[in-house]
Amino acid sequence: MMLYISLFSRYLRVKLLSGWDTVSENRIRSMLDAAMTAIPKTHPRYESLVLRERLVEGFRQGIVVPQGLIAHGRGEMFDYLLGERTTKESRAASRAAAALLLQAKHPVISVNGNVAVLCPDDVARLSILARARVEIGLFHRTDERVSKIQKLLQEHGARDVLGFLPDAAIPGLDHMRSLCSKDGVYSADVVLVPLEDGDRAEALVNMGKKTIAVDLNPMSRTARNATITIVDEVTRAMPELVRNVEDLADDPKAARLALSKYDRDENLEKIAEKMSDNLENFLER
Ligand code: PTJ
Repeated sequence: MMLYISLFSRYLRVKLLSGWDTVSENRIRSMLDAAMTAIPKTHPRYESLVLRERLVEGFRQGIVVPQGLIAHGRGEMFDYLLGERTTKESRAASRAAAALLLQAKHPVISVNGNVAVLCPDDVARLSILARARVEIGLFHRTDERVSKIQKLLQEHGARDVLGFLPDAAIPGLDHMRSLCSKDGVYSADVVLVPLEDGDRAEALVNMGKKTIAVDLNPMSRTARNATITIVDEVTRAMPELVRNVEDLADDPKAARLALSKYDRDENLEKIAEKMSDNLENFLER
């Protein structure tokens, strides 16, 4: 009898323990998942971590490509050197860019996966204020991604988004990234290219277009080839651009002045100096 009781209690213990193990494992897993996404507001890098989460979520939804996560990491590194703030130089570039958009006859905003996830509201707002067409232009193009991005942008207020049925190609590019729309990028006089690949940016310049780049890397080919380069994090740069378009819309004199004062190479040089000074100061601390 004693033997039966002892065997039964051992069996119960094993069952209870294994049951408890499963429950606690699941709880720990869900706590870990929650901890991954619930970023404490007190974290000194809160904003940067929130951007990462948005991109990761965009990746899970099939909007951002894995390469987009890597590209963002590269951008973060330059932003760190920049001091994670909008500089005087990027404000000046942004004002000049706003002026160029307002002067344009046929401005187009080119949107990729990262930009769609990071600033859909600003893309929509800017397109309305600057009377610019929005076109989805992907480096890693699939119809599925284009239609997801189109839906996302429309949900945020963008109208007549182009890109799903491309009917033209950017000369000099031998890849799906050359695809574009006749009514959009192909016939545009000014193209805003936030986070653009260097080859595509160069090909647009070779087509005789004026381009506005948003790129945290002041040394990138995109940054060095664009007519105007805003070296700033795209979620800071886009609302700043929206504000400048609003501000300059009724002030053509101020717009002309902003454009005439802007010198791309000088602007990029000052930003590179700022980054290098910041690095020296970090190291001296
Ligand atoms: O969505 P797809 O398929 O069109 O692909 C988009 C990426 C970004 C993957 C594609 O365009 C690409 O490969 O871009 P690159 O050549 O890596 O260039 C991206 C540039 O943007 C780099 O110079 C980065 O430093 C910069 N960058 C990355 N994140 C940001 C940024 N600049 C401003 N704000 C950011 N958040």
